[in-house]
Amino acid sequence: MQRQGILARYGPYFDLPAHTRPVTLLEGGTPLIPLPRLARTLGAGCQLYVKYEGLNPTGSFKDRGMTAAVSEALGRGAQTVICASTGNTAASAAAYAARAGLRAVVLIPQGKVAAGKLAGALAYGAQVIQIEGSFDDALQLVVEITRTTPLALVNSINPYRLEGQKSAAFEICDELGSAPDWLCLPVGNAGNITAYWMGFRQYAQGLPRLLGAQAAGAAPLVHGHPVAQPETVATAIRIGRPARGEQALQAAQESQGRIVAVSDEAILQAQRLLAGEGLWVEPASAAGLAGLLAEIEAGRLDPRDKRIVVVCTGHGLKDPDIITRGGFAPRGIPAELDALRQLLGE
Ligand code: AN7
Repeated sequence: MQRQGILARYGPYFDLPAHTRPVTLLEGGTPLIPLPRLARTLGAGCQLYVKYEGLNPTGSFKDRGMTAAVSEALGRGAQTVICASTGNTAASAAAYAARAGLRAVVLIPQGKVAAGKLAGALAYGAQVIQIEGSFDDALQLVVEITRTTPLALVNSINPYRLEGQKSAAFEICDELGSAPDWLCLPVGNAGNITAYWMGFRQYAQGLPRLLGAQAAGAAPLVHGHPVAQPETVATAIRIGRPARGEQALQAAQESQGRIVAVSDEAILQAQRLLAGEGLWVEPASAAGLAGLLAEIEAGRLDPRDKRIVVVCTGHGLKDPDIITRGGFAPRGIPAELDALRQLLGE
């Protein structure tokens, strides 16, 4: 099949200004992978799928929104795009800016961005600035500087980001023939859950119930108030004041779903479970599955005869350190057959 970017594939569904000039890396069209073995352990008749967003051009779902936001910024005559980021937005903004011939400036929380994301942003040639503070501090700076300068803000406060991110909902409906019963996904700055809900409503192929998952140490939407010092192993969603928080809560409520908190341990366990199915995702990406398993375990979600889609938002390669630090170090032996035989017990 010919690859198409999301703007070409779903153009009429996006509310983008006429001046938009498409900038694409042929994002979207990611696989919806069935997990029959895991589904059987959840309940009779359960169909479980992963929407594997790590297969986008820069390794995360952010590319869907970035193609739209950078296309609009380019058409408007912007010369520089700027964002705050826990990492994936930074890499995506950097790549699409490079593609468009624009300058990218990205602000990241110092020491809290996974290696693959930081390296990505640098590789694509962005100006990377580390803030002595959190993502929330960085976003505030970006909002303030874009009030008085022509820098184009490409965080999900930018409505065109959400337009592009709706495309994942369209793809799921196209592939399944209708919306699933449940959609489970991580929630950080809350743009993605908001965009999915907009997308499902617009596409009118049925509505899923939304299960959003925040990390327990960064769960402002579960606690009902901002978290001053968010902390979690899932650095992508280490966010204490989500920009789209109100909309996310409304989306969850309208869908008859909810937003829950999951522990770091549960996130890492879900990451291992997915890897056991051949899908290596970054920790934040496993939060949706962690939330699903916890809700089933607590008897609050009945998976029987349900179609459930878990959105895995970013590739495992983004955060290799979490694996090697987690005690998965390889064993060393001399380069001798006997030593190998002994180790393998063969
Ligand atoms: C892998 O890159 O906020 O709730 O600055 O990288 O739409 O914020 C990343 C967020 C989930 C949460 N999974 O999505 C950023 C950033 C991964 C992510 C989220 C992020 P939103």
